[in-house]
Amino acid sequence: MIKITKAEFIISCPGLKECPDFNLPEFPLIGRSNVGKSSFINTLSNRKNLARTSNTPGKTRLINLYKLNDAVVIADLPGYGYAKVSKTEQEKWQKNLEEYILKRKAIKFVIQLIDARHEVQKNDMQMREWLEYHKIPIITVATKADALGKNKLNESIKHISHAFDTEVIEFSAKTGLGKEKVLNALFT
Ligand SMILES: Nc1nc2c(ncn2[C@@H]2O[C@H](COP(=O)(O)OP(=O)(O)OP(=O)(O)O)[C@@H](O)[C@H]2O)c(=O)[nH]1
Ligand SMILES: [Mg+2]
Repeated sequence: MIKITKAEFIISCPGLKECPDFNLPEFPLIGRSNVGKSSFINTLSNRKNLARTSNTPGKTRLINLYKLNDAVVIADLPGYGYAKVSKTEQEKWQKNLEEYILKRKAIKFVIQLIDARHEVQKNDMQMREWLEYHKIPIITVATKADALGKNKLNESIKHISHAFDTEVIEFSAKTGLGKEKVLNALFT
């Protein structure tokens, strides 16, 4: 099993051009606001507050870069679909995010996070189609698996898996479910 012995926050960048190059494989997190991106980073890195989490969606408005074991970079990207942000602001972030994903050379695959408690949303699907159109490799992670009972969780995983026609990793930042699978994907 892969053990994370070193986890660091590196930098917050407004956009691609401010992000330094590391010559390390990089994995951006994509998902709706509040899906659990920051919690995902904390759980992978065994740290409570490495990435800031909140009950106020839309808090992460910058690209935050983290390094694990001096070997892998995780990019926490601004969440999409936060209703309280103006349309203009959302579109600006969408452009920023698209530029980052298309031009950041170190990206090996993106990690699309879907909240297991909800159906796949329209903007999740739009993001998925955009990524597929651009032939960006994706792994799919269903977050907050602990919040559902066994049957509901199975149903939800089936639904996501069907919607995206792919394998889905069940994940919980609370229990650590799925952590090993994710780390294996990142470090091989
Ligand atoms: N039960 C449960 N709650 C979770 C889990 N992961 C995240 N949460 C909660 O969901 C809320 C949002 O989590 P964040 O990690 O801040 O989500 P985010 O995607 O980084 O949100 P933004 O940065 O605002 O886009 C917080 O209240 C977390 O405690 C999980 O695995 N299980
Ligand atoms: Mg966050």
